Amino acid sequence: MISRIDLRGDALPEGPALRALLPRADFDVAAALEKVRPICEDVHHRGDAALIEYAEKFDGVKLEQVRVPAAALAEALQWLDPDVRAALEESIRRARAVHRAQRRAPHTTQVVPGGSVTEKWVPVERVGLYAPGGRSVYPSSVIMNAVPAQEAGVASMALASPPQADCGAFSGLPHPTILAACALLGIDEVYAVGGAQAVAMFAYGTEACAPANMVTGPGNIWVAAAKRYFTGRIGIDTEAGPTEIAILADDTADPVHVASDLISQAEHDPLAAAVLVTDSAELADAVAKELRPQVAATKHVEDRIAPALAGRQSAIVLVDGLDEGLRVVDAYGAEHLEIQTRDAAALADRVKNAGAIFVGPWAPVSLGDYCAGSNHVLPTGGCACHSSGLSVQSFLRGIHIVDYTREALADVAHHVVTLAEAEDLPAHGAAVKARFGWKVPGQ
Ligand code: HSO
Ligand code: ZN
Repeated sequence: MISRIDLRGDALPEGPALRALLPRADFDVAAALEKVRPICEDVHHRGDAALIEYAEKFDGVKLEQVRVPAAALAEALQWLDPDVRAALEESIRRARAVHRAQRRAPHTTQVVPGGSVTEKWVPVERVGLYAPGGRSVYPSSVIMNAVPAQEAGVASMALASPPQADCGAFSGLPHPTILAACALLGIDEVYAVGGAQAVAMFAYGTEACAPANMVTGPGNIWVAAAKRYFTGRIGIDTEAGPTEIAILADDTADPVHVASDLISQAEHDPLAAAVLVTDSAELADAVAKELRPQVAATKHVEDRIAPALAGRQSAIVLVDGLDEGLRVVDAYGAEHLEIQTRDAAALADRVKNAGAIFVGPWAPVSLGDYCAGSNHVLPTGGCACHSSGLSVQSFLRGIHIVDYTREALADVAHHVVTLAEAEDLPAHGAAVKARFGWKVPGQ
């Protein structure tokens, strides 16, 4: 069901060579780009009429308008199961506590007497948030995107999610749990638009929807491709590929827990990755054995879990020791990394590449998905080697305010002129010289 990669014996190769030995899903966003380009440009030229046509073509729903009426949001909240409401509220409370602590204050550096640089943090003005509505309906992801934006001080936020064809009284609208999550978060601008066309709606704006400066939120490959199409024109969070869990475990780990945690993320997608890295052959055997009955008992076994575990992106990797295991998980750079070993906290401290780290036996990834307070929008596909998960910082821009007196500029003027000449940009130097009556060409 799950393949094995045996890296014991020989010394592990370095960096990219080690990474090449490790499993990873094929997620070809570049190939999808060509398909989304005409859709995005159609939305640009025909606005809401194009969105309404795509809702019929892709979602099987005839829309009269793309904006969800306020009454539908209120109704969804009334319809919401009280236990789900309590869980969403607790998730929001914890996420808010963690993200509020990420707010940034301006900072002034007095570089020289009379010369200072202040860095001020300004929220992005308007954000478009995408919530998928096909195989996945994740109100938890609405929370994980909206809360950091709200804590950053984003003034205007809208959400788009595909209209549902078969959802009783809510047919023709986004999924009611998504609508209810919006109501709990105070998001009142919601659109029944899905896929690449939703990203285009936010990027270009339409009659119904004002353009946004940034689009965040998970989605399928079309949403990822549309985000790539608009990169440079608008801000994005990440291209969000299939979910990944890596577990670094030794012989103290409980194979039942390890197996259930691997399965938990395989549940997202047939391309989801589940990777166990261990120095214990006994644990490897026990987990492989334990996977069988647990997988068989899951709901999404055929369409997602079995193909995800059997896919080339998942494996049990055997290593000589935990030092080698650390090198493997660092080379892999997992979206989620669990450490189930002796001294798990000390090992977590040594990890350099991971979207989020879950320490010890009582911090499964599912906790982080919903209720740890941490963010679950995390870098996938090895992007943890250079990027971090969604946070308040993602929605802020740091702006430098440069404030120098005449004397402070005079003091450094000769260095500016020298560097300008070294770069063959004499007009740069002239802009300083002119202020002090130095000879400037043409004067
Ligand atoms: N594990 C997913 C997030 C999620 N899980 C949403 C359940 N719902 C990516 O971090
Ligand atoms: Zn998950």
